[in-house]
Amino acid sequence: SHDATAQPCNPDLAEMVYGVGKMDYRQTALTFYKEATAAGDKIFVSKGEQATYNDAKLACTNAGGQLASPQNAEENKAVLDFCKMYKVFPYLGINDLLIEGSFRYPNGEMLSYSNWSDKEPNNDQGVEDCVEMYDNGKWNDKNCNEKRLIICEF
Ligand code: GMH
Ligand code: CA
Repeated sequence: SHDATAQPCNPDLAEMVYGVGKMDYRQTALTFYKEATAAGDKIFVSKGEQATYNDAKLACTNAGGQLASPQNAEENKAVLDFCKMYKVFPYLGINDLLIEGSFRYPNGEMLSYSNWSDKEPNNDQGVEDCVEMYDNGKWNDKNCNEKRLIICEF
């Protein structure tokens, strides 16, 4: 039986949840990730792996979810917890690959919440269409070809 007070950043639990497959991940994750779901319906999961945006996106969609795309301060904090635990900046699902300068969720909808770092997004060198989260929870637009922490939401 699980520990109901388990934090969402326990890597062993993350491994279990991430590996259970499309059919059962949601109930299993809900069982283990009380803290992360306190903000609402979302569950955030990471195995601590790093990948480019495209590979990170695939890892999440193949698992039946999508890259973490926080839509309020509580969800942003849940993502930040993983960032701090693994000491790696994550990629968010948010990007402006479709229309330069128009950052959107993976489903193409406009942002309802943002937490940009000062002077961001700046599209530095004209090649920053993805978004990373700093270890203060603030967002920076970034080249999609870096390797960043994979955090999925379900
Ligand atoms: C430039 C400067 C920095 C900023 C970075 C960052 C890269 O190098 O504007 O101040 O931190 O860009 O936006 O993604
Ligand atoms: Ca930037």
